[in-house]
Parts: sequence; C-alpha cells; structure tokens
Amino acid sequence: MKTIKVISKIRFNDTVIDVAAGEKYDFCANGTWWDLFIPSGPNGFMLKSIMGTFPVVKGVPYFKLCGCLDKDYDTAFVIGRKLLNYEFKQNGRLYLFANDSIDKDKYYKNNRGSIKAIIRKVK
Ligand SMILES: [Ca+2]
Repeated sequence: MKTIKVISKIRFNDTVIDVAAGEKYDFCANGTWWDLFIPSGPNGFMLKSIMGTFPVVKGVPYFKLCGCLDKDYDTAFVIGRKLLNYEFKQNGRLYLFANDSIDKDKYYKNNRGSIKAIIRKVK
C-alpha cells in the first residue's frame, strides 16, 4: 500500500509505481484542492467548461482525480474518491493528476492544494 500526495499544480504526479498489464489496483482519495477559488474533493466539481476551455479528460468533471500511464493522456482513467479493482491493460509508470485544462499553461498554475491518494495492489 502506498500513499501519494497529488499536487493540483502538477500535471503529472509521479507515483513511482510501475504497473504491468493484467495487474489490478484499488484507489481511494481524500482531501480538498482548489481551482483558483473553487474548492473540491477528489470527485471534482461540475462545470462543463471554464472560459471556453475543457478539462483534459473530456466528459469528466474538472478536478476529478485521474490517472494515466507514462504521461500519456490516451491511457487516462477516472479515479475520483474511490476506484476498486482497476485492471491495467498495459505496462507503464503510473501518474495521477487533477483533471484540469491544458489549453494554456496557466490553467495548472492557478491551482492550489493537494489531496491524498492511497494505492493498493490487489493482484
Ligand atoms: Ca486551474
């Protein structure tokens, strides 16, 4: 089991966990982080668009906790407060992040705070 501090300003928080295809993990997270002045927990907040921009993982709330492998958004998956028995389809280094816009650099820069994620290998 590993506890990771996921900093909202950082686009890819390195968990220092290398996963392999077929492995299963449980995730849970708690805490509060801020998009400029909007507080939320690991489930994020419901706003479709901010100033005409969209979060990087589309169709998923802003600031919802997400993960991906090897800094590749094509592998992104949604964690939120809890995700159980998630099976990885490929090998890679696991990164966690707040789902925010990447249209401009500034959208990650105006974030504050961090949440705590607990990661446990199931299989
Ligand atoms: Ca932001």
